[in-house]
Amino acid sequence: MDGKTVYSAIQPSGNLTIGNYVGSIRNWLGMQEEYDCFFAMADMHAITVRQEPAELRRRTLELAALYIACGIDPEKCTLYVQSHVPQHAELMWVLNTIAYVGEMERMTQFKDKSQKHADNINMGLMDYPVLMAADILLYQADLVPVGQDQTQHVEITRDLAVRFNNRFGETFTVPKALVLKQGAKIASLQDPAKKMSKSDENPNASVYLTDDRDTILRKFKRAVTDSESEIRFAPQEKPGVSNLLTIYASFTGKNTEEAEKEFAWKGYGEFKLAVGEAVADKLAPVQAEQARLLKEKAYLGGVLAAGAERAYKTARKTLSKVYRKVGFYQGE
Ligand code: ATP
Ligand code: LTN
Repeated sequence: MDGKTVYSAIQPSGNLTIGNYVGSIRNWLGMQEEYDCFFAMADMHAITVRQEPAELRRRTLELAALYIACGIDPEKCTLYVQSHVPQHAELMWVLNTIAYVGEMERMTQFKDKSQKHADNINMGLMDYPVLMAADILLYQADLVPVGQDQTQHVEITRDLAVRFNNRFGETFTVPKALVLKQGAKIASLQDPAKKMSKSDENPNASVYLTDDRDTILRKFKRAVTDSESEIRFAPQEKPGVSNLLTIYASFTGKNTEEAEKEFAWKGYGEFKLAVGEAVADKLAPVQAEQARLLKEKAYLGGVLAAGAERAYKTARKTLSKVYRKVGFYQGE
């Protein structure tokens, strides 16, 4: 271990897609061998849009089981539920006092979600990046592996860390986003200009990690491509085909040039079937392992309790330093 700390999280706000897998979880796997890793289920972020309480509870546990089923080892990493560690909300409050309303209003995700949930533009939605900054800074993380859409939030986290350090003295590590070149933005299968998202209303646009083989093959068969017949990696000219090549490469451990060569003389039908099969083959054992783990409630409960306790220890240390720096009376 070279002493670096890694932090990332996913919201238990819906069915995870292969975009979430490729853009985030997949990249975490190699890191656990090398770094001190914290991976959370961001339930406090999830409630910035309306959630059905029973469903949120169920999804949180499903997400924990999924992390482990994908190969995240709870012995090597700290795996925990965000709301189990009270310091996230506490640090967020302090950071709120150095974050500006204007910079939060400019965040792309805030603008998108305000439009999508126009009847519920709550304070939490706007404060989302400050909570995310609190997550990352509490653990003094060096690296934050995320998909492309989250880089703006890591940027604001860096700004807040620098601003705090300048005002109160060296306190936080300034983190860096880690975005892989390949697969940082998997596109919707129905509209390659959009990112694949777990909250898309069109079920054919996203492949969920819980989809069975037939559903996966059907969704890829219907994937939007173009009116040509050439399989070539050219994201600008051929966004649909390029997205499928990226998915295939990501699920088979190849790069897009290798994938392109493999399909150079094939037709779209055969190509789409091969992509679907690669995804289904990879997901089947993950789904089986997740189902098995979900029956082991006591084991999962134990993992999350141990994770929360570990996270708490680090978080408490950072928060008490922050409280001292800002001048909160903590006894003589
Ligand atoms: P929602 O649609 O509800 O906003 P989401 O699908 O964007 O959710 P998040 O919980 O916001 O999912 O993201 C979890 C992680 O997955 C983040 O690191 C994010 O960058 C990554 N991610 C999400 N969608 C994609 C995608 N299409 N391609 C690559 N990475 C993605
Ligand atoms: N906003 C992130 C989830 C998230 C996160 C974090 C990611 C919450 N806290 C801290 C990295 C670091 C998202 O994936 N939408």
